Amino acid sequence: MNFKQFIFQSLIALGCLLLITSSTLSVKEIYTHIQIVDKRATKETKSLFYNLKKLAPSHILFGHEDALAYGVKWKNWHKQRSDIKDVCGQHPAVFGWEMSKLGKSDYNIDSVSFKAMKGWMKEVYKMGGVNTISWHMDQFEEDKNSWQVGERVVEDILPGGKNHEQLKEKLDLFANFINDLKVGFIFKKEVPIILRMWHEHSGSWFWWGKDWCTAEEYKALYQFTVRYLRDEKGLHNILYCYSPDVVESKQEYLERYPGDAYVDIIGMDIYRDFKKMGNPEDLPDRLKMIVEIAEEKGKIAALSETGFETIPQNEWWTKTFLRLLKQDKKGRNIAYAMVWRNGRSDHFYAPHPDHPSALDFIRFVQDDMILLEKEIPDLYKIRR
Ligand code: BMA
Repeated sequence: MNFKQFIFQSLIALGCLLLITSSTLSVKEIYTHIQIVDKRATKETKSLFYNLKKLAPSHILFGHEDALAYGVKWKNWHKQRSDIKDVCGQHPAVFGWEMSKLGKSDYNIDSVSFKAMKGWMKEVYKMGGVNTISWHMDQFEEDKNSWQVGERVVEDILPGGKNHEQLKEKLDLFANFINDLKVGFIFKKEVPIILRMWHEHSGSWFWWGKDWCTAEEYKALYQFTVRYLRDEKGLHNILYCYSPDVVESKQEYLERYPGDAYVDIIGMDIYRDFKKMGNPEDLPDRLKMIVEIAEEKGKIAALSETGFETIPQNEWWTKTFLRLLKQDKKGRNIAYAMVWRNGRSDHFYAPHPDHPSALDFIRFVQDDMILLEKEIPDLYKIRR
C-alpha cells in the first residue's frame, strides 16, 4: 500500500467510525446534543425541534391560524371542528394562535377567547399537533395598535427606556398564559410552543418594523424578549422563530437577525408572491434561501405564514402551491407551512366545504409530502 492509499483508507475507516458512533448515541446523549436557544428546555420541547428537523427533508407539516376557533361560516364550536377537517376529514398539523389584546380583554383581536385558546392548545398537544403563537402587540403609549406607525417607539421599551416596565408587564402576562399550558394530572407536562415574536419586521407596517427602529434596536428587543421569558420568567417550553416578510437576499434576511443564540426556526412570511404584483414562481428560491440559512446554522426552516387570500383559483393548491413547494430540491426541506386565518368571507386562506378549491385541497393533502394531524409521527418523544 502506498502512502496515498494509506491516507485514503484511513479516512474511510475514520468516516465509518464516526458514522457508527453518531448512530449509536443514546436517547439521553441526543438530548444533550440538541442545540436550541434554551439549554434547559423541556424534553418535549427539545424533541419537537429534533423531530421537526428530522422530518423536514421529506415532509412539510401543514398549518392553519385559528383553525379550531372559527371558520368561514361558523364560530365558537365547542366540539373540535376546523374548516380543514370539514373539507378533508382531519385537522391541520400546525395550529397558529394570536396574543393581541392579552391583558386588556378576555378575547384577542379576532374575538378568540384566551381561556378557550388555552384549552385548544392543550388539545392540539394531546392530538400530537404543533402550536405556534404570533403577537400583534399594541403600543404602550396612547394605546395605538400594532399597525399605527409613524413614531420610533421601540427605543422607549428597551431596557432604560420610559416604557420598558410596561413591556415587562406584558411579557409577565404572557408568561402567566404559558404557565397555564400544562397537561396531565399527577405529572404535569408543559405544552411546547413555537413563539414568533416581532414578525414581519423587514416591512414597516408594524411599529417594530424597519423604518421605526435601527437594526441594533430591533436585535436588542428580540434578545431582551428571549432572555426575559427564558431566564427571568423561567419558561422552558418555547422554540423561537424569526420571521421577516419577503426579503431578497441572505444579507437582507440577516440584517436584523438577533443571533444564533436567540433563534431556533428560520421563518419567512410570504404573501407577496401570490398577490397581484407578485410572481408565485419566486417561491422556490425564497424557500431555498431560508433552508440554506437554516442548514448553515443547524436550525429549521419554515414558511411561517403564507396563503392566497380567498384562493381565487380552483386548482391553486396543487397546480401552484404544491408544485412550487416541491420545485427546488433544497427549498422543499422546510419543516412546516402555515396559511393564515379564515376570518371573513373576504379574508380567508384555507378552503371550506363549499369553496371551489376544496376538491383540489383534498388532492394537495393527499400528497405524501404534506402532513396533517393524523399523519404526524410522535413529535414530543425521541425514539432510536
Ligand atoms: C391580520 C388580519 C387581521 C387580524 C390580524 C391579527 O393579518 O387577519 O384581520 O386581526 O392579522 O390576527
